[in-house]
Amino acid sequence: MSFFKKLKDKFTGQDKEKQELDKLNDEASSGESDIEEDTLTPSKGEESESKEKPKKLSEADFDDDGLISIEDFEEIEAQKLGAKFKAGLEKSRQNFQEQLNNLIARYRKVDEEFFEALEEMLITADVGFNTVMELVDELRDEARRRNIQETEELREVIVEKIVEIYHQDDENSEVMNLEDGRLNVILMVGVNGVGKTTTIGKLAHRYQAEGKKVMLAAGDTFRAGAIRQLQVWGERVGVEVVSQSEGSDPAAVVYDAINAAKNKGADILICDTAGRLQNKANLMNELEKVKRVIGRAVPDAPHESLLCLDATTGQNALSQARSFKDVTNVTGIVLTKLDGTAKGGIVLAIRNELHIPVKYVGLGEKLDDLQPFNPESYVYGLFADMIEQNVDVEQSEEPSDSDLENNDAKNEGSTHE
Ligand SMILES: Nc1nc2c(ncn2[C@@H]2O[C@H](COP(=O)(O)OP(=O)(O)OP(=O)(O)O)[C@@H](O)[C@H]2O)c(=O)[nH]1
Ligand SMILES: [Mg+2]
Repeated sequence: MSFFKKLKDKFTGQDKEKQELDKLNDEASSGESDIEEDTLTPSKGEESESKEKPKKLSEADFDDDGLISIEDFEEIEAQKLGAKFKAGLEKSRQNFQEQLNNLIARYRKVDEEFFEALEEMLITADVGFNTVMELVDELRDEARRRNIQETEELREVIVEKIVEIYHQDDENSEVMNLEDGRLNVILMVGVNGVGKTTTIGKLAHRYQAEGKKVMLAAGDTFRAGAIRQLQVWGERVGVEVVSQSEGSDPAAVVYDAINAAKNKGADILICDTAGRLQNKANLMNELEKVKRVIGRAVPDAPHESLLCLDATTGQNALSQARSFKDVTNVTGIVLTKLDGTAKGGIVLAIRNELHIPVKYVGLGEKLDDLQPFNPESYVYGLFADMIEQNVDVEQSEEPSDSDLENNDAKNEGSTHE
């Protein structure tokens, strides 16, 4: 199966349904099923609906005990995720697709000029110099190996390579280090205004919906507004916030919060911190102190130190990450405001140039707009229309049953002549 088709099947579900129908049809024609053929073919209306919206549940999706099957649940979740990434990456998608289409139209033949233009396009989209060089070198090799002459044929290879290049270090790097049966401590760091507090609210909502007991620590004591902001999130989501007054020692707030979380049997404690500029040594020292306090109170904690970066700041986000990485052990990135940029390539630059996994991405301002990062959902969001169009064209070029019948008829006709 082609890579585009695999992505389309996964995130729109349309073809999975078709596969199931084909399977049932096969069974029906081989006599293994007694389902009438008429009931196996969706009407035109149903087909176009499943293309646009995540699969709707019908009675047949529920088992005898009234529970939805794991396969159906996973299918629906994948479709929801696909829809979220597609919506959140709309600006980047318009940019990426338009540029790639222009490039393919302008340079029809695969040659050095095409690769140079592609390099330039990817660098402008914030993919990062080293990553672009690596990606385009691999494309050159692949084109040579497979003797690809037309740029059109490289379309799919480019998208596939983006996923490969992301995965090369470690397939499971996006997974959060959270375990049942212990207090998990997450520390949120980053410069001013990148979205730390908002992300904490969204994370609390997500973990609570998964059945975890979540608590928050108002470690940004720098301004009174910051404490209040976290409290408002706590009220909105329905989780407890441990705080002290403005100007208190953040390490003392976090220490209190850990004790409270232990006493109340919390599963996850998320600690907010003040937005600090990476070049302010005293603020960085304060952060180190907070980490020491956490580490002494809970073995191996903080289990995650998440660095929040604002995707709209482009290459500046990379230099922020480098500075934070130098002074504190960052275990993952939350890349916020991806919905606000047309240069979504920054995800790849962060991953490849810093070797820090992107764990979550912010795709909007709503509570459920923070999504776990995954390279396949990401490339689907970046190229969804192109992927869908290509698969549709591919399918329309495949001979249909009626074409085959017509051909048979023609062939029969010709033998009579
Ligand atoms: N569009 C969009 N806006 C976001 C996203 N994440 C955060 N924001 C907005 O970014 C702004 C700043 O968010 P905060 O959470 O206050 O940022 P902060 O890092 O805590 O800021 P300081 O506490 O001042 O350092 C708010 O207006 C958020 O709504 C996102 O993924 N998409
Ligand atoms: Mg804040």
